Amino acid sequence: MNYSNILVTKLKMAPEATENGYAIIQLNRPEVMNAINIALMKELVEALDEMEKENDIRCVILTGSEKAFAAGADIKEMADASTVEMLQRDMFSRWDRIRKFKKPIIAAVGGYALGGGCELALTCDIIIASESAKFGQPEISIGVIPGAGGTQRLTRAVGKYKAMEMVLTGTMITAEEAKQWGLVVKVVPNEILLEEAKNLAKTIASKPSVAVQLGKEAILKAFDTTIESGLEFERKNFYMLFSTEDQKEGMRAFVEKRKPKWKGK
Ligand code: DAK
Repeated sequence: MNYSNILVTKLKMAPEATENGYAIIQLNRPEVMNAINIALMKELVEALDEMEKENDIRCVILTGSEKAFAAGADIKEMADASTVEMLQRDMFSRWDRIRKFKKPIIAAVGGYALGGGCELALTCDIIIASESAKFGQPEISIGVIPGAGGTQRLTRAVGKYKAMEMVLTGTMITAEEAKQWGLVVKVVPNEILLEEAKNLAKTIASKPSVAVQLGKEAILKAFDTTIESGLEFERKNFYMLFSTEDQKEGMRAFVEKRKPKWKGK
């Protein structure tokens, strides 16, 4: 597939290998700080659609440049749109597709993650950031509010009061603040951001993939259900794993004091 707004690198897992098994998607509109336009979003979804089907890709890293992960949706593309035009663009279905991607996505954020850029990072499953990263929801300063989940996911991540401050003032927070607030799991020097993301991706890719998928699914369930039905959901996924060869292999390998050999089934 030829893309013009993203760069895709696949580090597939060779048979019997324990390394690799992940892909990197780099947003690539440097002239506009990786602003997310319709074409970029379409390519991103196409790339993910493909990766979902590839068994030897177990995890995806989403990143931008040192200056910007993404400075938001493309303002120039939206500025003159009417409500009807915005509705007809149906941008939500693409954002929803990312949310429903079954494999883990790691956001490796360098520079600005603003507006839709911050929301894109929030749609991912783990966020790591470089020391110069800045997160913010500045939509209020251009007359709107977050439109891709910012008021919901950010609020769940950092709580009502911090989300209110960010959304109503448009103030940016640093990577370190984002870490203190629980948005970011790790802050690293710029030069090693991708290396750190790769290490994380390799670790996830080296785990039994069905368990990884069901673990992600169960955690996401926590955001849209009660504790009771969430626990029920978790339990069913837990039981389901006893029908995988990897569960048998994992537990036998533990008992036999050897390394497990995963089959991904
Ligand atoms: N859109 C378009 N162009 C952008 C852009 C953006 N979001 N951000 C930056 N650029 C462009 C600038 O216009 C400039 O282009 P030229 O003037 O050179 O042609 C170039 O990138 C470099 O930017 P600056 O010259 O401004 O660079 P600085 O270092 O001075 O400042 C900055 C960097 C990131 C602080 C600044 O560019 C900035 O404030 N950018 C805008 C940030 C922002 O307001 N973001 C929120 C946008 S609204 C939805 C899904 C998503 C959304 C809505 C709905 N649905 C599913 C329905 C999301 C909405 C948004 O994100």
